[in-house]
Amino acid sequence: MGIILYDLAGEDPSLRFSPYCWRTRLALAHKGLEVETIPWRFTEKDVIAPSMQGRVPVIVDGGRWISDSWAIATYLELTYPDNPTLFSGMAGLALSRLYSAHADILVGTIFPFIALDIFANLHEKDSQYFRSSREARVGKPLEAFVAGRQDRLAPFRESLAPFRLVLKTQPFFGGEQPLYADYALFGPFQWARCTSSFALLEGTDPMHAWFERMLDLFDGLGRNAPAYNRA
Ligand SMILES: N[C@@H](CCC(=O)N[C@@H](CS)C(=O)NCC(=O)O)C(=O)O
Repeated sequence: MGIILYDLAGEDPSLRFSPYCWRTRLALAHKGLEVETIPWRFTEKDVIAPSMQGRVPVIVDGGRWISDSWAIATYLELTYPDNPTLFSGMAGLALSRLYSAHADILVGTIFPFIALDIFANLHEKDSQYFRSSREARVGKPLEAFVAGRQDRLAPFRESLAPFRLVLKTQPFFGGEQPLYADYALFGPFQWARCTSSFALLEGTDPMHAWFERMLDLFDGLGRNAPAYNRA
């Protein structure tokens, strides 16, 4: 049996939108590992209780439960050393931590743009939990938190300048081919793409071109994933 991935889902079970689960999806695809994804909702803590914590991604591989996207990536690299590498060696692994950390920060930076859109996509069993836990975290109603997002777009785009500089001379953060650094950064942008019509990146932005390349990987795994109802 292949690996099982508990994957955050919306009201529509095929809408998979977690920035962290997307990292894991692409890491598994890169490794060429078979995966069965199981839709999971925020409030289904009991389902992933064997992982001893309450967040996804969680994978189960031959009876072993592993949580946390970074721990999963390093587990896959060490457990399947003969499959394509996610890090290109131990130095690559060490350097990828910065990309992964930056992607974690981006989750926080992007959230004030899409928090309400995420809310609109949730299963009803998750709605109240999401609103109350997130409002407690940000200290205001989601509506007030997201208000004026258009005005916050320019500084957000400016903050991506270091990434643009890298992409001037290489198509992926991994170099000629994508590595885990790319998958880590892809997650927050795919999270926004799957839940919101709000355009974070300008069409002329090299980051936009990179994201389009990422969507095409693995036979369009990212591009073909169901997104919010665009009707
Ligand atoms: N550091 C974790 C973060 C995982 C995380 O925060 N996952 C979110 C979904 S995007 C979650 O499961 N949240 C559960 C909750 O808020 O109750 C990782 O890298 O995997």
